Amino acid sequence: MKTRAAVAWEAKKTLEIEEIEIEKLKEGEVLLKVVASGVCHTDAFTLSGEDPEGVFPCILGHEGGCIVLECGPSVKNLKPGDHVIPLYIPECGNCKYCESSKTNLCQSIASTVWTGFMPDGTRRFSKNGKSIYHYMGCSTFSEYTVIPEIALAKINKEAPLEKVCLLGCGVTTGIGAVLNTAKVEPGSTVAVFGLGGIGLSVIQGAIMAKASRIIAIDVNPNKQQMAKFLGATDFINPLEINGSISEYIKEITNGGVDYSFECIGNIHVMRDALECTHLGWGVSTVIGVAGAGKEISTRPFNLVVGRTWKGTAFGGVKGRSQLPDYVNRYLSGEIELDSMITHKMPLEDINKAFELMHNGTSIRSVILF
Ligand code: NAD
Ligand code: AHE
Ligand code: ZN
Ligand code: ZN
Repeated sequence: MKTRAAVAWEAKKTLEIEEIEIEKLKEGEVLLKVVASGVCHTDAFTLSGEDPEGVFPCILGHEGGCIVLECGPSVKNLKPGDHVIPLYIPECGNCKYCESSKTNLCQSIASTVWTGFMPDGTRRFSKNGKSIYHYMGCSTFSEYTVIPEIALAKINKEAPLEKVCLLGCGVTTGIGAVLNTAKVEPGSTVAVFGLGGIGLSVIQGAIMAKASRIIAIDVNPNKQQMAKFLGATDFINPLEINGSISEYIKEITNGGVDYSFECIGNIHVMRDALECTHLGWGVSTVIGVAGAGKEISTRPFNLVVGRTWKGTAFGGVKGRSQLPDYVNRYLSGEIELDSMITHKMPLEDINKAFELMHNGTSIRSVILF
């Protein structure tokens, strides 16, 4: 069949809207109608050419809200009409990672997901005979896409797909980082570096965890309002303080915060985020994704004296078994999504979504098909 898709032909180039071919489904695969897709900074990161795993041409997008159109052979638990959220980290349910409660990083199809292929090592998208790579196993910047059943979370049909698509990455990552990865306790102090879709969701998570003080940090002063609306107690613009941001945070918190989160992808900020935590017990969680060749550093002494550096992918959430509950928590008013969606646009305007992200105007843009 044919589909309309935004194709990233090359790194650093704008996306082009094309009519492309989708091949028929293979074992365990599902054909989906994409109703909506959020645009995450990771899409921009890969398009920038910085992603060591980036391959082109590809169809980006990994924050989708979709309806099942057709199920391939051996698909067991989905049927046409089901509503699903694609998962860039699948949950096969029987690899050693799925069996462990310590991680969400199912590895059953990781080698193909992160190199642009379907689990059988082939691709379903092409244009005039030229194959196009999948992206993060999702490729939601296409009106129709193909995803394995093990990478689809079946969700409550009452949930609006144009809102809950944000649970396919940004919001779940931020909330999960606080609750699953850092495990912030009531009364804790928290610093959040970078207030995009991820950092603002960390603030939501910190409120759920009953943190007593939430310090929101961004170089864009316009992010203050939304951070405070979601529950931040303080806002700091690092460009407005003299000297080091980590020293400043230690000063105003009597020695440092209990927990910090880096939600930018900047290795220098990752260091500040670790070093602004409290001696003896501070925990800093890296969420931001940094480019090829980038490395983090700090004095080993900062770890010797009891600070911990952690990281998280998709907030530690196991997609098929745990994401449906996030959707229900949105429906019950416990998770905020609506105000995170600052822009909506048709696929034809997708390049505008990247511009709005880069110039700091949007929190999340949602593409409506
Ligand atoms: P975004 O572009 O919407 O937000 C980034 C924010 O950081 C912006 O508000 C920007 O003004 C701010 N910022 C930039 N430089 C700064 C600095 N030096 N100090 C303070 N603030 C600064 O991005 P997003 O979609 O929220 O994603 C954030 C990061 O998280 C990206 O690196 C993305 O790739 C990554 N990410 C990781 C996961 C994961 O599972 N680990 C999931 C989603 C996104
Ligand atoms: N390809 C990059 C890494 C990209 C990355 O870290 N991706 C995150 C999700 S970001 C979502 O917006 C992730 O979950 N990774 C898990 C994994 O197994 O890659 C690189 O640096 O190579
Ligand atoms: Zn993402
Ligand atoms: Zn698994």
